[in-house]
Amino acid sequence: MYPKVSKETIQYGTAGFRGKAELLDSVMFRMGVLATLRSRFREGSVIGVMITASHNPEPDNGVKLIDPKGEMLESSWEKIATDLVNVSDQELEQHVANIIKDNQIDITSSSYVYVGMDNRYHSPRLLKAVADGVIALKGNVREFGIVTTPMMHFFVVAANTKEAYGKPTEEGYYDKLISAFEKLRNGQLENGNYRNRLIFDGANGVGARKMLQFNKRMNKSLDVTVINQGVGPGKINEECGADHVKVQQKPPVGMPIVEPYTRCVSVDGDADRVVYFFTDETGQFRLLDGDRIATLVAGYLMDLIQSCQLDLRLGLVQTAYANGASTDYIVNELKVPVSCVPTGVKHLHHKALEYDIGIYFEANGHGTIVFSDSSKAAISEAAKTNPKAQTLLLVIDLINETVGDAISDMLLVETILNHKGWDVKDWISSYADLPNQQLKIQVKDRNVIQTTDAERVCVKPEGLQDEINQVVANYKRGRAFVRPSGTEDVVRVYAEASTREDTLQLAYEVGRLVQKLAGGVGPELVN
Ligand code: G16
Repeated sequence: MYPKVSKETIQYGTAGFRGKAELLDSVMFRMGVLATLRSRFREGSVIGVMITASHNPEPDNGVKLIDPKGEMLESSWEKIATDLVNVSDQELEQHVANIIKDNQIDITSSSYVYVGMDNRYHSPRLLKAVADGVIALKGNVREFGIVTTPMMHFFVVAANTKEAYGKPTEEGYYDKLISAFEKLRNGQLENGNYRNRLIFDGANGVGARKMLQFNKRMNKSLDVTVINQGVGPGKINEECGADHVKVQQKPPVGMPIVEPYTRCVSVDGDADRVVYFFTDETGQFRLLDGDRIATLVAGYLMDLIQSCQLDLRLGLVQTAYANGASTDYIVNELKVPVSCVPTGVKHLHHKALEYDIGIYFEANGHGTIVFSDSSKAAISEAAKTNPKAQTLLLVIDLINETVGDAISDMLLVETILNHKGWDVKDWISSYADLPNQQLKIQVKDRNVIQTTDAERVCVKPEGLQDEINQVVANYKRGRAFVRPSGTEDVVRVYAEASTREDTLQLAYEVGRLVQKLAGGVGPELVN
C-alpha cells in the first residue's frame, strides 16, 4: 500500500525523519510498524508517533518517535529505524522478521501506539499511513488528531504512568497546566512592572489553535491575543514563528501596532519551542530567546530552593548556539554548573537527567526542566510546612517535564515575571547578549562536514577548522562554528562577536569558507 518512491538514502536526523511530504508515505507506514515493535519490546508500554516537520516550511513533513518515558526514541533504535525505512519493498517483510528475531520480540504480546499530527495539509494522509503500519502488525492504535508535539509526549507519559502524570486526553493536559498556572497566579494578575497582556504568534501552526483553547478555559488569568492563527492565506512558519523570529531577528508578519515593551511570544509549527521579543521606544527589535528563558528559570528556582533550605543539585544544559554572554552569566552570576552537548533535545534531555533539577534549553527556545524522583520527594516533604515549597510543587505541575513545550514554558515565564514584578525591560537587563548571526549554506552533500566537542570543532573536511580559527582570531570576543543541519538540507553557520558589524562580517567569512571547502552550491554568499 505504501511503496517506496525514492531510492535516495533517508537519514535519521536531529529529531527523526524529515523531508518533502510526497516522499514520506512509506517512511510513515514503516514507522507505524517500528512503533508497534518498540511497544512490544518495551512490554506493552505506549509509544508515541508525532507527524510534524516542526519549524520547516509547509511542503515538508516528518516524524518524531516518543519513547515510554517521553524521551525521543532511544539512540540504539535510531539505526533500526534507519535500516527499516531504507530497505526495498521486496526486502521489507524479511527485514521486519529479522528485527523481531534480533530483539527477541514476542509478536503475540500487546502493543499500543499513540499517533498525533500537526495541521499541515498532508498530515492526515501520513497519519493514516502510520496507523496502517500499526494495524499491519496487529497493534492497537489511538489517534489524537491535531495536537502539539509536547501534548503527544504528555499523553504517552500520562498513559505509561497510569495517569499519575495526568490524564492522557486533551482536556487532561489543559486541566493540569491551567490549574497549576491559576493557583500560582493566586488572583494577582498584575504586580510591580508586570502587566497581564501578551501577543502570541502561533506560526500558522497547531500552537495557535491550542492557545485559543487555553484562552477559552483560562478566565482571562492571562490576556493573550493570538496572531498567525492558521486561518486565511498564511503558511505555516512563513515569515512567522519562533525560528523566523530567532534566526532573522525580526518580528513576525501580522504584528498589530502595540505599545513599546509589550511582551510578544513566538512558537514554532508544532509548539515545542518558544521565544519572547519586544520593541523598545526607539522601535528597535529585542529578542529574549531560549538562553534568556533558561537563565530566568534558573535564577527563580535557585531562590526557591534556597528559601526552602533544600540541598538539591541544580544544573543547566546548553548547546554551542548558547550566547557566550548567557554562559558567562550562568557561571559567574548564578553560579550554576553548565554543560554543553550537541544539538537535539535527545542530547539535552539525557544530560539534564544527571542533576536533581536539570534545566535544558537550546537558544532556539526548545527546552524544559526535569526533576529527579528524589528531588520531588524532598520538595513534597518540605511542602508540608513551607509555603515556598508548595509554590515549587505547583511549578513542577506547570512544567511539561516530558519535553520542551512552548505553551507550558510560556506560562512558566509569565508566572516568574509576575512573581518578580518584572517587565521585559527588567528581564533583558540581567545581562547583555553578544551580537550573533546564523546562516544557512547550501552544499552538495552536507555529510562532508563532521564535528566533535559538542559540535564546536569541525574535523572534516580537513583544513576547514584551521581556517575558521584564523578568521575568528581577528575578532574581539569572536566565536564561530559550522555543523550540518539534521532537519534541513543545509550547513548551519553560527557566529558571535563584540559588535553587530563584526558579527555579520565573521559569519560571512565563515560562510564563504564553507562554500569554498565543503562543496558549496548555488550563488556565492554576498556580504
Ligand atoms: C529540532 C530539534 C531541535 C533542534 C532543531 C534544529 O527542532 O528538536 O533540538 O535544535 O531541530 O536542528 P538542526 O539544526 O539539526 O536542523 P524542531 O523544532 O524543528 O523539531
